Amino acid sequence: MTAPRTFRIAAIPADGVGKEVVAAGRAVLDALAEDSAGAFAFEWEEFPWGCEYYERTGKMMDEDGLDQLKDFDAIYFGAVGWPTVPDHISLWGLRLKICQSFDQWANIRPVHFLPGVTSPLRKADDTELDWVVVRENSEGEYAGLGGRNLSGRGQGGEVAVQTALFTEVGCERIMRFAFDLARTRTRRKVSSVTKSNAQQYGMVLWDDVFKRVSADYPDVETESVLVDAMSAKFVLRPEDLSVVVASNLNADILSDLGSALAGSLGLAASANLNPERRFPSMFEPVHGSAPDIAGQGLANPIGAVGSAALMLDHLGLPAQAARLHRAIEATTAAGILTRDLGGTATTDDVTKALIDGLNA
Ligand code: GGG
Repeated sequence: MTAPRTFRIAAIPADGVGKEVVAAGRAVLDALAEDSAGAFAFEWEEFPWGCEYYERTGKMMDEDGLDQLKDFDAIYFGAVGWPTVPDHISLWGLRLKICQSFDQWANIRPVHFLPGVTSPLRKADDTELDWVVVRENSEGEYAGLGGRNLSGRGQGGEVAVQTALFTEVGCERIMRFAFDLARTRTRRKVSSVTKSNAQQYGMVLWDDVFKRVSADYPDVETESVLVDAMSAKFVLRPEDLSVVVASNLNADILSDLGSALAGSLGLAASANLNPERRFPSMFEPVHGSAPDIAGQGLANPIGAVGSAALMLDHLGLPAQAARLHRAIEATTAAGILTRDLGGTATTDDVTKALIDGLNA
């Protein structure tokens, strides 16, 4: 018998419902490991970072936090943000700090339609809709370049600049990632999204690189679509989508639209990948900390559990990832739905149903 593999996972629940959905995801993963007849196990270490930590210490994470994280097999993240801390401080102090420092340049956000979930898009319950947003996660509009008070005129006359950075290397690697992903899917198609008619430098570079890279993938269909037209396409012709690759900001907006169309932001999973595996990758639901429902047991844990499935794939456990997907489908098909999906189930009810569904 081969020795069991123990995966060391850093859990960072952070803020609001992040705490509830990470606890749910951990319970499901632990149940999966318990059921593996000793084939694999998870060793968790939980980090108390986030907005409460900031209020106590003036920092969103420890000064040497990246050093503490760097040798884990993966990071399992909840959500960042709380009304008492400005959003740009909490986001840059934790989530973006980890993504950018660990060069997690590919953010994968599947848009997955589930049985038993009412969607404004689905024409009949059996309509197959399924696409993936690939978000450039290291530069673009999130390069952090710019400044405030450039005019020196103070309040009323202030001038601020926010610069988007596009590099040929950054564009090329995310596009190759998208094309390679498209080759694993039934529909081999990549849709590239920009606003290159109005943003004539960085996004025209993006278009040029897309044309050059696509020549290496003659077996993959391509299209270049402006972000406004792509938003309409998400609603009107979603069956025409397979892999959608876009810059940091555009992909963030489109993936929220996609998950809302699939029924709820609470369903959306994501992986922030360092494909070279020099640093740990990070897995988190797309949703934020939802202060309005935090601490009430109402949060939908499916986005977090879907993110755990992406983590299992990354850890080399695809059959276990498939079990999680089946458990999610069995749970929604049975009508065990949280409030965001029109149901009355609590976070705990859904978590229990997911655990029961592991052998579905
Ligand atoms: N779990 C995702 C999360 O916490 N998101 C918070 C947020 O505001 N993100 C903005 C962004 O990543 O662009």
